[in-house]
Amino acid sequence: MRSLITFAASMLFTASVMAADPGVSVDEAWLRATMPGQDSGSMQFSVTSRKAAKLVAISTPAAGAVEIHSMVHEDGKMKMRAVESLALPAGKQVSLRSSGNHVMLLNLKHPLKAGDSVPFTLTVQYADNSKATVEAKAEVRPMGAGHDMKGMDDMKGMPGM
Ligand SMILES: [Cu+2]
Repeated sequence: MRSLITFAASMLFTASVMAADPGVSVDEAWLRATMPGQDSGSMQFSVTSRKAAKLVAISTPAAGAVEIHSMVHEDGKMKMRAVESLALPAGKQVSLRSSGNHVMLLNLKHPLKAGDSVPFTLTVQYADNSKATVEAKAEVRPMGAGHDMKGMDDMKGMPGM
């Protein structure tokens, strides 16, 4: 009987640990297949945090390093610059796309082939400085894959388009 109670208690404990939901969802994650010799790639996804948070790190076993880049206008040119973190306002979907803020995989460890699935981990930090990690997967799409429809819609809203 005693062992049964211990077992039940440990089940409860497991359940409460698993209930620690970071409240972060990742959608539409994908990246493009790489060409021979290409050692970097960009990954696209959208992320929504229920509570206000910052995206502070991204990692994947497929790459030596992952950087968050933003586009800045400098000397009449658009340049990309690595940023330390990206704000995730409460309940708002934040998109990381090739046209704006985006994520780059550097020092790829192997070529990305269409149909593969690449696991990655996001680390978010909340206002109270606590952190949570979120696991997600990105689908590798063929090299020639066109822009996704969401991206096209974004383009239409741009001045001069
Ligand atoms: Cu970049």
